[in-house]
Amino acid sequence: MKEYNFREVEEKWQEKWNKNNLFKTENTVDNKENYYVLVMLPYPSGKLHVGHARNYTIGDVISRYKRMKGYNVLQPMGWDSFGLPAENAAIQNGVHPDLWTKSNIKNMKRQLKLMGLSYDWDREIASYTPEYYKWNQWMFKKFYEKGLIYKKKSTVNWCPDCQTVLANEQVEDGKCWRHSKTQVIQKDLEQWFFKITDYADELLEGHKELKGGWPDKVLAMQKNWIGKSYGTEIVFTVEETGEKLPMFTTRIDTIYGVTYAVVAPEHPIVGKVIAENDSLKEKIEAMKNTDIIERTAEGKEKNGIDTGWHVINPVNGEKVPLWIADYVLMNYGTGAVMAVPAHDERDFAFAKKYNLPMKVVINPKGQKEIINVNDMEEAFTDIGELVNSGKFDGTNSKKAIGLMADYVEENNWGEKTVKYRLKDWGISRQRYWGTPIPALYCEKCGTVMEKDENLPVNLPKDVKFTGNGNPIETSEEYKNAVCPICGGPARRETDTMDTFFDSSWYFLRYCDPKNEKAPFDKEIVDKWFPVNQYIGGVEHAVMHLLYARFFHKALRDINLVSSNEPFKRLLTQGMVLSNSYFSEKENKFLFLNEVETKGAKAYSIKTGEELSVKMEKMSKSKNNGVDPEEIILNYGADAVRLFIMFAAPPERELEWNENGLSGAVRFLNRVWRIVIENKDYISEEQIDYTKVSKEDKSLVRKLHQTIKRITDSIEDNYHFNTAIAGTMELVNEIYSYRANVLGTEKETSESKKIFGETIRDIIIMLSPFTPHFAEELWEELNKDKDLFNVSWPKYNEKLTISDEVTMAIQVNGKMRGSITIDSNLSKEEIEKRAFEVENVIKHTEGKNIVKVIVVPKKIVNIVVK
Ligand code: ANZ
Ligand code: ZN
Ligand code: ZN
Repeated sequence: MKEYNFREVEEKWQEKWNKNNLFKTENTVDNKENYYVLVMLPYPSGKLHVGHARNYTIGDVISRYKRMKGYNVLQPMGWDSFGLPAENAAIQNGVHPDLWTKSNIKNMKRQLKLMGLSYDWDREIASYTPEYYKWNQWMFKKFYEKGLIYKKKSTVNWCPDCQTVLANEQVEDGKCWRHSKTQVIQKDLEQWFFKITDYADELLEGHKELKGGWPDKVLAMQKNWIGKSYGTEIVFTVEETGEKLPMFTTRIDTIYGVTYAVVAPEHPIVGKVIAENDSLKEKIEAMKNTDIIERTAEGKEKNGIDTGWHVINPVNGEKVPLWIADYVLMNYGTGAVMAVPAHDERDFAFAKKYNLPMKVVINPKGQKEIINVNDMEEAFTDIGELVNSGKFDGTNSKKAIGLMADYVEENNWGEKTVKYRLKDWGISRQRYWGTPIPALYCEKCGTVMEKDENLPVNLPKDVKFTGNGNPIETSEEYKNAVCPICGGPARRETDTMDTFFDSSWYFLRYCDPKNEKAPFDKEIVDKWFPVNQYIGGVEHAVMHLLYARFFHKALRDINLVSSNEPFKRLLTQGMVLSNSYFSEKENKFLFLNEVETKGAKAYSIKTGEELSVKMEKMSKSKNNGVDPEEIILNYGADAVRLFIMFAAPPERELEWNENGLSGAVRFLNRVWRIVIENKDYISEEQIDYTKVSKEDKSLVRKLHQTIKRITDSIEDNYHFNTAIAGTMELVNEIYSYRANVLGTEKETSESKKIFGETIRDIIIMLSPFTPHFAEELWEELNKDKDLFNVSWPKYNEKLTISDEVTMAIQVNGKMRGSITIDSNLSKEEIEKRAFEVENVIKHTEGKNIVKVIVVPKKIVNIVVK
């Protein structure tokens, strides 16, 4: 028998696919609906990791399945190839980022091909190429002309390790997203910004369109990130100067409880305070210089400075002290807060520290006595009934928010407003390896954009990578340019774009990747958009996925696309976990090849020490990562793909284990054997269902049930694990059919046909998961049509239904037993079978049968005397 040699099989088919350019996709195909499957494009770090392998297998299985379902499927691949690691490699090893990136792409592309992924490589793109980034610059100009991109001086997040600015989305707990130990600091810089805040409402509104197609948790994260809050801006008056001081509050119901007010140290009024009282200057400066992130960290002690001034509450005319405090941020609301210590945690802590008064204005519902402020250990933040609040006493505090906001507006004390947590997207980076921003500064003309015909503005080659500052600054030729307007000397912008700019539209370029006149053709893009299924990691929930949605809407508004949303459905794949092995003796994590496992226990091969075992996320620091290429060499790409898809549903965590991989190999061998060994038993002819036996019928039923189950599990959020489990059961079934029916007296004229059809469908249904394996077996069966073009099997609902029924048997109204029979039996046959039941025999023996009533599929009623 021909053995299953996965290496030969995989090489053979990959070569064939390559040669025939099998996965090339046309933008339209007659009578086929388009279906766009998109996976998040990788950063070319040099090697694929298991997370990639999982992501891309999911995408490939979906693509192959949809093709068999008759769609014209687009599945492209590309490289998110600008960014810091390339530049750091240049600093460390002296290789130019360009070379480093090229060779990494080459290696990773080779690895992707080893996995048998069905990409249309003709559409490959890479963001570091001038052909691509030219369009970044072109769009940048368009957005600038529209006023969506602008420059301003602002306090920015700065990572001392990256030596560049970070967007808010790239700061996690005060640390850099790439340097988990590096504290991000604040710096004042001139920066380019993208007005994502203009679209805040539409980004929220769009959730309606995405609901059901996107995971709820991702929508919730975006909603939270956008942070829309309704409130009131109420204007207090500074007693000492008569100046108006608007304050943003979401809790206007607490207006009668204001006992002091606070402004941020950056607030414009602070300058006037200092002018009046110079002794405060030093303290205020010190406060400004503490880190914003640290300043606002939860649980952090709050610091304040008394200005000596007062403000007047417009609602009740009360005069309260004005403070400066570090917990108030200048870039939120108005930078001034009405403080209500009895009902707000931060204000409470602050008032306690500085001995400021408190006033209760909300009391627990139904409680007669008003809370005594001296008894309070924390702020009362629940909903309750208003007290000490004039005509609003007794009102439910939640209801009072609306009523009192109206009251404030009626009296012209302020107005209702909406605030967002979302800030404009800072896109300037002071690094080399990114898209040059096409701006210039001319002494005569000011800030101007490079002419379209001069795009792309190429990255300069004559730069030095020293590790200090922005390498582009070292190119004099680049910096000293010509003004596109007046022809005089101009300084070229040396900032490059955040790489999230590149990844905000790459999926559009795939539709029309070679276009030299435009980033893409609108008509072509409209054929493919919105993307039917996007697949990637949940870590991109508020960065890439929010930017891309915004970018798409902005492109729509300059008439480059027609759709509102780029991605109709999103699948966020779960993490891949594996066992980490820690040695107490050596005080380190051992590598997998230094470990011997016995059941659930693990030992160091070197010392025999029992190790502590923990299932956790694969990571370098835990030495528990596996290299996909190595695994593919040992087990084959098909087995790896099968294991990844079988071990967990795509959105859940996947626990890596070698036993599971061996299991996948064993299963494939099992399928291989039954096909190869029984080739002669396979017939292609049409089955005549009137000529089948009980055993034939049972296999046919199992086949149709399995097709239904697999199709349903795939359609229902891609539950591939259940689909594979279904195939495994069917394989068991066909083994017993082979043993019990074929070649025995039970074999009918139809048996070979039924066996053949089942095998054929098993191969087809395995093919999205294990494409090389399936192709090889398909060829063994001498099928004339390419497996790639075969349709997904259809099930016949009628054939899935078991036609056996269970009928109860009564004798003189008493239940005496039951029979399970073929529902098509005649009444006479049913009667005959009923009288074969032992208990029925017992109760009818020797008696006179008066009558037998047969209610088909339900009951046999026997009356005796
Ligand atoms: C009075 C009040 C009473 C408040 C109360 C809260 C509770 P969200 O919901 O996140 O939008 N605030 C306003 N501007 C601020 C700033 N620049 N820096 C720090 N805090 C600021 O938060 C709005 C609330 O945060 C506002 O409502 C204000 O405090 C505070 F029982 O006003 B509140
Ligand atoms: Zn960093
Ligand atoms: Zn000029």
